Amino acid sequence: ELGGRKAKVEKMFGLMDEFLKNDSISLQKDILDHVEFTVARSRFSFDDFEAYQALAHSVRDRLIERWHDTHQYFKKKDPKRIYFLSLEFLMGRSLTNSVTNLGIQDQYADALTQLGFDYEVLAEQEGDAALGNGGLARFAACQMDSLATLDYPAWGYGLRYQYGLFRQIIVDGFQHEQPDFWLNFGNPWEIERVHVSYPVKFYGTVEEEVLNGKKCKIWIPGESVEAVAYDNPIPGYGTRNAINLRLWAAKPSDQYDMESYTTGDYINAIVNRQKAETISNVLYPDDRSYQGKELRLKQQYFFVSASLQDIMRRFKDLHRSFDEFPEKVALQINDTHPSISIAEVMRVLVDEEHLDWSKAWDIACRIFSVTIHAVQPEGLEKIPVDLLGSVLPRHLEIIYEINYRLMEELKKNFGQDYDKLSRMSIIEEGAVKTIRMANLSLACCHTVNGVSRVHLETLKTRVFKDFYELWPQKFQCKTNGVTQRRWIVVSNPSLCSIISKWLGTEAWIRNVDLIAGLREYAKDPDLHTEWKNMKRVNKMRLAEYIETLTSVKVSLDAMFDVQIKRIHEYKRQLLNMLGIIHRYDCIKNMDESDKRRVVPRVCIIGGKAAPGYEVAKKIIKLCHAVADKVNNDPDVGDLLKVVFIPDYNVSVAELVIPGSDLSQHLSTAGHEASGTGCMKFLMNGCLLLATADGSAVEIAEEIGAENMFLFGAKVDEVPALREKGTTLKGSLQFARVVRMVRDGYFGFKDYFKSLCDTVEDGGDFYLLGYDFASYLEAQAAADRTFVDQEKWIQMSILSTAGSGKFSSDRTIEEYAQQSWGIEPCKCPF
Ligand code: GLS
Repeated sequence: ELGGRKAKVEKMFGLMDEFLKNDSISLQKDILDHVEFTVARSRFSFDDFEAYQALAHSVRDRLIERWHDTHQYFKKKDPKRIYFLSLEFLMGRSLTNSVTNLGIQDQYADALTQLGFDYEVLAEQEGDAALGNGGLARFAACQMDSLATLDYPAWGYGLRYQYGLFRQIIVDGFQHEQPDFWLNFGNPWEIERVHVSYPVKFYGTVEEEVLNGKKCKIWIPGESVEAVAYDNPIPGYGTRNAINLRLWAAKPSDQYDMESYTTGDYINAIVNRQKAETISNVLYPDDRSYQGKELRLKQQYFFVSASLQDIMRRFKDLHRSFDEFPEKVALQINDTHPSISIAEVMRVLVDEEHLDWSKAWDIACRIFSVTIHAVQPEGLEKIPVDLLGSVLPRHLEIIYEINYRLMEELKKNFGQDYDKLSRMSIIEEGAVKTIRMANLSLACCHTVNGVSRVHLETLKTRVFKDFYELWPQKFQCKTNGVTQRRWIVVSNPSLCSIISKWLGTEAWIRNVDLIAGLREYAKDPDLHTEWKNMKRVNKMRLAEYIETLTSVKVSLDAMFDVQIKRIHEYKRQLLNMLGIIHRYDCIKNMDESDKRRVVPRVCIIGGKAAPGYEVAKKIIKLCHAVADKVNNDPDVGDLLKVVFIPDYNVSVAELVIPGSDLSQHLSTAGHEASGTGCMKFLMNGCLLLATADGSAVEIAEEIGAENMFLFGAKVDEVPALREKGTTLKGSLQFARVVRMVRDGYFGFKDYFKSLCDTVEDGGDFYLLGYDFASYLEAQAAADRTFVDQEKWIQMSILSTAGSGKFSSDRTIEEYAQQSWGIEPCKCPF
């Protein structure tokens, strides 16, 4: 038997080429085959989109090949694996990133030219995979790239939403949201695994049972939904490793339906089937506050339960006892969203695997680590007890038990300090009793990570002060990073060539510390010339994009000044707008000779407001109202242009960032946990105008504060400034620009009134008035420096040269060593 099988396998291998070939002719043939057999178009007639689809499929074949080999190898070596649980992944486009990481871009470009197509034009056909809101989700995507590149045995787990983050369209300057049905034309980057599916249960009751003379709890669920796996291969750069991002989609469960059919109500049975699919339908578009919605809880549990079943199945394939679980499994909880996984692990170990509570708890405490991405309490999820009790009754009991034991332990440490106990409790007593998911994570996880040094300090001294006093060793700083593969190599190829040329190696693409070698040439006139040309070409591309989108013509000699990120009061796009109004006002009051000294600016703003966030939506409208006035004012001409880029997303960022001169990061100090946009700008040599908040503080340390434009109140000054409250007045200049808005200078007087109120009349929680003068000074310093182009370019080179620390490769190494205890497992070539 065995011999026969071996012969069969050998024959099959003989029939296959060893690896897919990557020469231009083979690639052309593959693309044409996919045109004909996958896309089902004639190879004599297909358009750009069909060519993109065929191209994507031929890349996908190569990804799958590596991905199979990697998993085979992981299986053989059985290393400890990291499982990264995240409710959001903002992957953006896959084509150019995959081709770059596979190292076959030139071959593909050549193959397409031979076929009469342009690689770059085809790349533009791809839509973004926007399964996340902002920084947190894009950071998860960067981490996947680094995990693959650094050969770590990692899996990502998340949800395959049918509707990603909404599309923003602008009508008369107002934001409207449209659904992003991103799967409309299929998704060549995923592999549907119909045979990898697990039932996920909800509702029902908990009953007691006696098993081997011991009382046990069993959950009798009331509903079951099937989770089906969609695998997304993530290739590393300069390695054969390709890891897996497994996203779950909800499908109706047959098991559940059988009962409905027997009642004879056929139509309702079908309708109920469809309801199951709604679980993975839509991404929640608010990145900060969650209002205890049932669907959101179901989404969280759905992906957590399926992922854990998958992880345990893989573990059990090779191991008998859960004693070994912590040696083989590390689970990373990305923000509080997947925290229910702690209760789920306890349920499986205690109820299904029949481990003692204390043994199960010991295992849970050794496998879980969490990263908190929020600063504000509203970013930490709370789930009403009633809701949890109805959707997941057994989990509620488990959380109560965890809390009971936590309270017993706390009493040993803090005696009868009930204030402290109630602050640390997982259960929050109040008008609505809730479960504090963050406290559940803190009670269990061996490591609690902050995403910048300033952020960790805030967690230690404010948000989780009590926990820090009890368990200081749990708290660690893992400053965020971004991947230089996407943010330089893919999005700024000219910069990539310059860096490689001057360093004399491409090794920095895997070992970004080498980029510091550019410092040596920061004053070299030849490098300056190349740098300037690179920037000009990127600005040209951006200018064309702006004109196509907004019909605004911009001058390439102007400073391109950019703020792109989610719209939030704390991110202070309003401060930027008031600064622009001030600039406009000054220009209007200048005579011609003064005007000649003005540094021309193109102020670019982009970002989405959560659909229910009124203030943020008013800020977007203000951008448009100001742009209308300024851009059409003949007194101003090219001295100032204001542009709002609609529907900001990852691929827009890839175009905008390389073409920017200056970027703005204006959060009120203490409010931005880290910020990762600033790191992308830094890598691309854009100068930063920023408050001393989040990762900007560490950036200043790396490149020198003199190479950026810092301003505003410091983190430790903010609370005292707020205390002063109503007596805190902004400058006269501030009062003047706010008055212009109030008086209807830009129209929409009534509409903007409440926006103005947020920064005046004793309000101004985010200290715009207080920071305004120092903001204008920083802007003036940026203008002065821009006039001295040599200085500017030198600072720009030093920014790129100092960006090494902000690679997600560094972040991942820290996680691997300090939190997860995993080793690389490199698949041999
Ligand atoms: C965020 C923070 O607001 C950002 O400061 C941070 O850079 C990011 C990644 O850690 O996480 N938290 C969040 O909910 N959305 C974010 O972008």
